[in-house]
Amino acid sequence: MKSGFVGIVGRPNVGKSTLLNSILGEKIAITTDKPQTTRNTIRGIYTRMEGDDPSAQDGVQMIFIDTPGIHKPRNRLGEYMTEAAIGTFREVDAILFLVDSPLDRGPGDRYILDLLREVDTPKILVINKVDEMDPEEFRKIYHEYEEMDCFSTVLGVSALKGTHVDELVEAAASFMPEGPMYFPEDMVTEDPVRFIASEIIREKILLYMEDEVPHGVAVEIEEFAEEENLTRISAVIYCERKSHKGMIIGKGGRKLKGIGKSARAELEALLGTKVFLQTWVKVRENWRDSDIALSNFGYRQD
Ligand SMILES: Nc1nc2c(ncn2[C@@H]2O[C@H](COP(=O)(O)OP(=O)(O)OP(=O)(O)O)[C@@H](O)[C@H]2O)c(=O)[nH]1
Ligand SMILES: [Mg+2]
Repeated sequence: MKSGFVGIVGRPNVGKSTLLNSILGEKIAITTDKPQTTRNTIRGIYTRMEGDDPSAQDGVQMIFIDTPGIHKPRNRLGEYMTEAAIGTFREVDAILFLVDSPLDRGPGDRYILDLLREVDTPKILVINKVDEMDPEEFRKIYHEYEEMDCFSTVLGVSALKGTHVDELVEAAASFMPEGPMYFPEDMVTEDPVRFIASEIIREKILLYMEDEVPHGVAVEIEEFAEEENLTRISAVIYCERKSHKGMIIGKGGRKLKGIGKSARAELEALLGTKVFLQTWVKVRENWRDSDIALSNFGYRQD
C-alpha cells in the first residue's frame, strides 16, 4: 500500500478548501469568496483500495492538508495562519501549489514560490479556476510555470466543477511512498464535529457580513449535547468591537437570525438530527493580537 501526506498551499482565495472538498467528495472545509477564510490546517483523508481482497490492503491513502492562505500578516492571528501553512512544507510527501492568475499579477505567489524553492518536497503546480479562464490566459500561466524547474507537473483544474481533479489525485499518488494505512477506509476527517460546527457558523458569518467584521470573528462552541434525534448547540460569536456586535445582530436581530437559520440547516444535514442552535454575540477587543485569546479559540501551533 502507498500512503502519505499532501499539502495544499497558496495565496488566500485561490480555492484550496474547495479543492480539498472536491477531492474528498464531501464538505469538511468551509469555503467563501472572502480571503483568509481558512485559519487552521484541515486534514482530509482520501482512501482508494484496489483488488478484491481488502486484507491485502492494496491501494493508496493520502492525507490532504488544506492550509490557511499565505499572506503578509497584519496581526498575531495572521502570523499563526501563515506559519501553520508554511510549516506543512516539510511535513508532507508532496505539495500542491494552487494559483489562479499569472505570476506577474501576484506578488504573493512570488513570495510563496521563493519559500517552496527552499524545500526538496516534490511539488505540483495546480492552476485552479480554469472554468473561468480563456484558453489564452491558461496557456500563458501554464508556460510560465512549466518553464521553471521547480515543479514535477503542471496541471489545470476546476475545483468547483471537479474538472481534472481525478488526474490531480493520480499525480499526487505517484509521489506517495510505501506505507501503512493510517486511518480506516471510511474515515474522511479526524476533526471533531464540534470544530466543524464552529466553522459552519463562521462560514455563514463570512457570507452574511461585509468588510472587516467577519475577519474579526471567532466562534466558540459552549455546549454540544447529542440527544436522540436532536443536537443542542450553543455558540458564542466573538467580535472585536461593540459596533461590530450591533452589525452582526442587525435590526431587530434579523441578521443573526439569518446566520443562525442557514447554519442550522447545514448542521442538521451534517449531523442527521434536528438542531437546536443558540447564539450569543460578545465583544473581545483586539483578540486577534492576544496570545491567550488565540489559544482559547484554537489558533495555536500543535
Ligand atoms: N470559478 C471558480 N471558482 C472557484 C474554483 N475553486 C474555488 N472557487 C471559488 O473561489 C473562492 C475561494 O475558494 P476557497 O476554497 O474558500 O479558497 P481558499 O484558497 O481555501 O481561501 P482561504 O481559505 O481564504 O485561503 C470561493 O468563492 C470559491 O467558490 C473554481 O475552480 N472555479
Ligand atoms: Mg480555505
